Amino acid sequence: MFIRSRIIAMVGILSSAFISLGASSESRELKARASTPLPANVNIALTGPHNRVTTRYSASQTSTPTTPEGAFDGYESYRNTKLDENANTQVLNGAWISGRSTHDQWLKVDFDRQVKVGGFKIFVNPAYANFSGRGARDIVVQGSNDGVNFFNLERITLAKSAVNKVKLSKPTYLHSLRLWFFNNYGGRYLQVDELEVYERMTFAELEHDNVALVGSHGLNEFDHWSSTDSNSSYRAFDGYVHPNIQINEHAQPLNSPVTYWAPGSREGSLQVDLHQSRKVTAIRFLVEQMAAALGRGPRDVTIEISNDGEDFFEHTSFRLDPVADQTVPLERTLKARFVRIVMHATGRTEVLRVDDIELLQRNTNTTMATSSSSLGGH
Ligand SMILES: [Ca+2]
Ligand SMILES: [Ca+2]
Repeated sequence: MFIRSRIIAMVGILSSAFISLGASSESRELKARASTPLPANVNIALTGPHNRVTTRYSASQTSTPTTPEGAFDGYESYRNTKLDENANTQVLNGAWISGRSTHDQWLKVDFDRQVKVGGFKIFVNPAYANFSGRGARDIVVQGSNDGVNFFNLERITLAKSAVNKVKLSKPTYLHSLRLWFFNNYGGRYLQVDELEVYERMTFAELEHDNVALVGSHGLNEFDHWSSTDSNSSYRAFDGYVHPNIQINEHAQPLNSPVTYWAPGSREGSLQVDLHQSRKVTAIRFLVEQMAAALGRGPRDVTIEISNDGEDFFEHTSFRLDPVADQTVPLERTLKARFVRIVMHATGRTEVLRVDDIELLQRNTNTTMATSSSSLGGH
């Protein structure tokens, strides 16, 4: 049997918090309509009461003091960084580490019912992924409906990266998901900090890179301005959403407890110098959940562009919904060095606030290797 395999390794964006910023209202709604498909980018394997399915976790071998459950608790190991806003308590050090061998190991999640799986994200603490080579390399994605007989879904080679995002060629219904790890990148241990499982994954998660992020693409906090003050505007591009939820893998450590920008009025504009002409295909807006519900997020948005930083031209305008996280694909790709985002708050009385904005460029670093390999049938 031939298994198509794909790898989508993203060096560009990490955003597990992204998925769940609007999740609690969604949870209530979904409880009422249990048969409704889950929205995109909701991690169905997360431990604890936010989960709509009950889960059990197991692995081939485990090094103490880690546990298989540590790979599903919503935390990155050691740094105690939340990968998922809905995360509950960190389980031990927040990771699973295999025992004696780094070859032919597996990690499994059992759901209490049949779920649809369309993709997953697998995280390793960046230091252990890059320097220690602990991340998995060649894997097979397997499913089961009786917990005994497993069928192979795809064979994949993961990148040596802190995060790999994999979208299955075909979403599959299963009771158990098992990742079989043939090997790793040479480290003494095989480590998984987090395995997030999705029914659906969106394109922005998979293929785009934020070219406006402070600390990336040669940009620093002086490359971002605003209509009111220039000291805090970079906070809308620092890769964090209040309260200190990291949404981008390449975000620099925070040096301020405030990670949003608010001009103190109902309207305002932000401007970025991208240092070179960039092609932006989508723009993502993030607002802290409560602020979004209050109508503090942007509603009417105009995008202006310039190549000299002086003469700006309107590129497009659109209206946003009062939600915590939304990505707007641009009908026409924006190509410019300077981008200005002019915004008006949603609410009539509330002042504007933006937690983070991402200017998304199709990621040229994305590895999408397609190959076929025989797994010798089921
Ligand atoms: Ca974890
Ligand atoms: Ca921010």
